[in-house]
Amino acid sequence: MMDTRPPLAAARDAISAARRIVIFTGAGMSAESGVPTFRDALTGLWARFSAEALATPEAFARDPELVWGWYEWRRARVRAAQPNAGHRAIAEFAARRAAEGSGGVTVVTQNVDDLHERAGGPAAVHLHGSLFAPRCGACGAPGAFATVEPVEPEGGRRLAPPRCEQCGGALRPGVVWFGEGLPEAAWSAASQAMDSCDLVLCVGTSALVYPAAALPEQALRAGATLLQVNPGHTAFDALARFNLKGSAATVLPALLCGNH
Ligand code: BJW
Ligand code: ZN
Repeated sequence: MMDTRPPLAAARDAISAARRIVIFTGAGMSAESGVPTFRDALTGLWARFSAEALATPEAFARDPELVWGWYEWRRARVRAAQPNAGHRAIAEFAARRAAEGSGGVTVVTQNVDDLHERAGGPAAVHLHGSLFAPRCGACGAPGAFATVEPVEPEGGRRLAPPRCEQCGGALRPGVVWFGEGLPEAAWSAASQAMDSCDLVLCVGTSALVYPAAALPEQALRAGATLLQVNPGHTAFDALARFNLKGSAATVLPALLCGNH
């Protein structure tokens, strides 16, 4: 029989009926916190580059000051940003489900920011690493930033990466660049969550970057329902049972917490 309910109401019912839920997030999740998405054009010192061109081991090897400066600028932007109503809705929703015993919520994110955690939500599975965990590019030892609170000029600047205390090598950002493997523990936690969930809610990702984009498809193959929140069109449009066309900070409070 045809479902005649409004999509938001039907999506809410699907969420209530689900026992295990995975929330899979991308850069659009943090856009309303003022963190640019990955495919927004760059400005300032990096205006001639795309993010794709900077997020590679080759770019860092060719010009470490350009790439390290970009990551320090992004770390400063994230430090100054606050979780938005979407992050808060996810945190509230997960806490409510835990208190009711109505089923687990796992947050799997491609984002390298810490806004899910700062919203008070469950620790997210970070598939692409973190802006806050630099390591030595030579020996892999964890490293420390030169300044804990980076203050970067608006247009950015070139910055030499700090040196490793163990071996003197250059530190690199603790993120996953193109051509690099994803952290094994994060990948296996995400993969297990996808195999055992009833519903996966995809928020603010273009679903262009693999292997992360294959995870919701894995959940679908294991029988889960896919819901999507995104103001634009994505590769998941054809796969989602419900496509809620709107921003994370407007749709998630209504979808997860009934605030509308
Ligand atoms: C809103 C909104 C609002 C806006 N509310 N929504 C061909 C086929 C398959 C794969 C490949 C291929 N060719 C090459 C590959 C491999 C490559 C890849 O996928 N490339 C594609 C571009 C084709 N993948 C890799 O290289 C990966 N590694 C790998 O494959 O390794 C193989 C290997 C195995 C074993 C050993 C060694 C190697 C690694 C991928 C790493 C990705 N890393 C980045 C950078 C992280 C660090 C950093 O941040 O600098 O991760 S790339 C970048 O893309 C970042 C993101 O996490 C990721 C995904 O982007 P996301 O989140 O989807 O953002 P956007 O900007 O694309 O989209 C934003 C969305 O939000 C849009 O839809 C908007 O509409 C929406 N939106 N406002 C809600 N308010
Ligand atoms: Zn080292």
